[in-house]
Amino acid sequence: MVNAWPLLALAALTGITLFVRRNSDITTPPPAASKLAATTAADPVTGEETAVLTAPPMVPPPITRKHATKVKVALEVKEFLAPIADGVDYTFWTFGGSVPGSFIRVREGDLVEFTLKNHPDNRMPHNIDLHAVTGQGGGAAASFVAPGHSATFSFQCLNRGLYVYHCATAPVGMHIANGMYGLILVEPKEGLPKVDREFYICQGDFYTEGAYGQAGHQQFSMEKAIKEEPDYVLFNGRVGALTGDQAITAKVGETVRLYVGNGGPNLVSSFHVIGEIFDAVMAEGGDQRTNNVQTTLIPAGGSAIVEFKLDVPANYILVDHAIFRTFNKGALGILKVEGKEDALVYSGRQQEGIYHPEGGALQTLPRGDNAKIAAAPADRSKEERLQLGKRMFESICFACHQKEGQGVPNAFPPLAKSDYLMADRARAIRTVLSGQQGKITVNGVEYNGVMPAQNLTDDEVANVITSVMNSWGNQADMVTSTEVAKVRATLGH
Ligand code: HEC
Ligand SMILES: [Cu+2]
Repeated sequence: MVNAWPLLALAALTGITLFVRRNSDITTPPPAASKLAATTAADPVTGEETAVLTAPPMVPPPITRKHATKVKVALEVKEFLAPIADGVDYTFWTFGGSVPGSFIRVREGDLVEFTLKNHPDNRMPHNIDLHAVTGQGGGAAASFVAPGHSATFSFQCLNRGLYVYHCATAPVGMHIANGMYGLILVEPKEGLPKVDREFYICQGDFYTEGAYGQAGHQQFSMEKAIKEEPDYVLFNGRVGALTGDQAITAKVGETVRLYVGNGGPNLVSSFHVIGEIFDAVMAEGGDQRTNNVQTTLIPAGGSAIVEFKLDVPANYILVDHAIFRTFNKGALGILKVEGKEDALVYSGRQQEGIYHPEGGALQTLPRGDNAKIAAAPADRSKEERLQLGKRMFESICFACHQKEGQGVPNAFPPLAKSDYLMADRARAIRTVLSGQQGKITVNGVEYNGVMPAQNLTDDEVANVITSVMNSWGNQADMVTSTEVAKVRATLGH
């Protein structure tokens, strides 16, 4: 049976009277005279076929037939628990068992007979609003089904383009946030230019009770969703859906086409591929081909088709260029391209050398109170060094080592309770004076990053090292300028 509340909610939402349809209720309406008249008259709907549906990142094969036909599409809604990240489970609601849902490929002028099936084990009623549909709610009311039911409606593909579909059952935002979106491509009559590979990618934002990466089963957070503060921003519904063994692949010399959608529910995507330029973009999934684009904006509930030829091998990185989403919320995918290098197109690093600036020392930026203290007394108290050192930490070091010295996993080692820092004062001083690169192990975890040399006076180094060696649970004697000077003397600069 259908619960009354979602029906009422949907009725309120769409302002229409609802009834539940059964398959037997459906009779295929004849395609009415329409703005497509020119197309349909010349191109009548003949024959019948069943659509090939694919899970991301795959795309069904191009349509080769030269006429419009009746296409049967059957999509099953499935609710299930699956990882959203390693060690983090989330209850996804899906069209066809994947996020995004199955890719649907039809042709301009086709008559689509669409059946939505709601698996009996599901908990919620669902429906579908396809942006490719001309008609009430994009099919939402006609397709509304309780668990264990199915509904069928039909529509004609009047407009070609790449369209988002999504669930529109109240609360709509929640159904979308749980993964209920996908793409339907209405191919132009004449087809799209031939390419070597096509892939299907959708961005979506996710809202969990726990913070990004917090282990266990995470519930949907309505509060964060309303505030539009996602914990995850993902391609294809999972951190790592398109990296490692799951990366999409191609070869040098091939042309790739990406069908990119944005399910939202809230964020727009600044879609970009690091190391490539889009030779062509069909912005917003429409007709207009624009050439030579770096980043294309994809609205929530919108799409884009991007194409590019691969000239050199690389791991091209798919990102949302609102870049914290990529490095802190999961919006990162890889297109792995193998083949012959071309040093003319891209040389790689050709040489490395020491750089002696010609113009002498730079005027460094004022560093808090330190700049005001002309003569740096060698006999500062520990209190003084702690205070000045803390300010310096907060103006320089915190950008990488973070406010509480906690560091950033896989990037910047912690200073708080760092065994590496506390084990060797001279080494800590050297690290700040000369910088540090190559593998080091801090508290049992390996880091392999680059810390730039800090252009500081002996007094300033004494202050900041005294401060970090006496903060966040660290404890040590004061570091003096004399001590720093001694270390500096061993470095030859
Ligand atoms: C641009 C980022 C960056 C800044 C700014 C920076 N560091 Fe580092 N720091 C690093 C990285 C990266 C490493 C690890 C290098 C490696 O892997 O070899 C590191 C390592 C260290 C280490 C040794 C490892 C540990 O965790 O104990 C110390 C000590 C340290 N930094 C202190 C400082 C101090 C003090 C400042 C400010 C004066 C500072 N760093 C500013 C990036 C930075
Ligand atoms: Cu739904």
